[in-house]
Amino acid sequence: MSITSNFKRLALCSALALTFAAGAIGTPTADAKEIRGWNIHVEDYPVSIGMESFLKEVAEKTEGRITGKVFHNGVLGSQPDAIEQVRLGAIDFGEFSLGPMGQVIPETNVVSLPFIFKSIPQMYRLMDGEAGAKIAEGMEKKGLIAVGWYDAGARSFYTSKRAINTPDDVTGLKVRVMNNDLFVGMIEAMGGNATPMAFGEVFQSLKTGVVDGAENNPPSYESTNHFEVAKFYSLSEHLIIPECLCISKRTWDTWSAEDQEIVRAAGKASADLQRELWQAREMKSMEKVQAGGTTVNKIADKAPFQEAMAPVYEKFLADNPDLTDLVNLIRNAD
Ligand code: BDP
Repeated sequence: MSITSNFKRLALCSALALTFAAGAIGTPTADAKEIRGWNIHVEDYPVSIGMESFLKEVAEKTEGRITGKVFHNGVLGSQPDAIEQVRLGAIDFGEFSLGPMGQVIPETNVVSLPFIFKSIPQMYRLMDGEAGAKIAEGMEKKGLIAVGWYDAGARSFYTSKRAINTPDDVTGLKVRVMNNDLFVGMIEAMGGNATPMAFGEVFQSLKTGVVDGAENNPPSYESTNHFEVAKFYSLSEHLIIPECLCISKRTWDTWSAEDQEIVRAAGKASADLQRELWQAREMKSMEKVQAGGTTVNKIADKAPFQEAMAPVYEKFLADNPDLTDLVNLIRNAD
């Protein structure tokens, strides 16, 4: 054997060895792609803390097979866009309000019907039971795996003009709503003008008078500083819309059954934590907005608001007859 062929063999062997070594090191890192999470809220918000704790638990329990990062403050885009991105697998997970999801996932619209839940504890019970399971099925068909139902309290009106005590007080007001036709119908049923708009644009719009008011829960009203530019907060509590920690089905399908179980358990645990943090944050936010000069009014009689919603229900059931059972499951629950 000539020196050259020996050398060639040696060269080939070391090339192969290198390839294997690279493979051995490369495989786990390639599998452990960093997942990216979308979040619209500021970093100290209960949702954000829930998402961080979710990722931490997932990384620990999968021993680093799944790691990632949450992008807070909506830097990965608006919510309707992000829902699409997660469905397509361009973003791996997100924490979404079921409100803007209704445009693509009809089942989620059921919880956007005004006054459908009677209380927050009732909402928890129903979302953790049959209603939540049905909604999750609808989501899965559209490419989203729900691994935790987060709390977003109840939404109430705030305006820069006046306190709301009756549906007539909404008449003539320009009110920002989340991107969903249902919410446009809801405001129109009270004689107001609805403006669907991205969350990030509301502060400026309130400030410059593009809209007169909006509606949200206390932590969002406070964390966005909307309370600085819309000082009447009227506790209508017309919408109790749960939120979802959702994984892209495309990403989900790349994981082993064992890792999927870990992710599910971490999602559930993070929802328990988020719900607990939520209660405390609601109180803190109410204190902060009042200290900041917000006038808060309770609404003595919510019945006129509920009655005004009759056409919203009628239209929804006429357009979605197949969702009647799900509506009744929630509406008729104790
Ligand atoms: C907040 C939700 C957030 C929505 C926002 C909105 O947590 O997901 O984007 O309301 O009104 O309460 O757009």
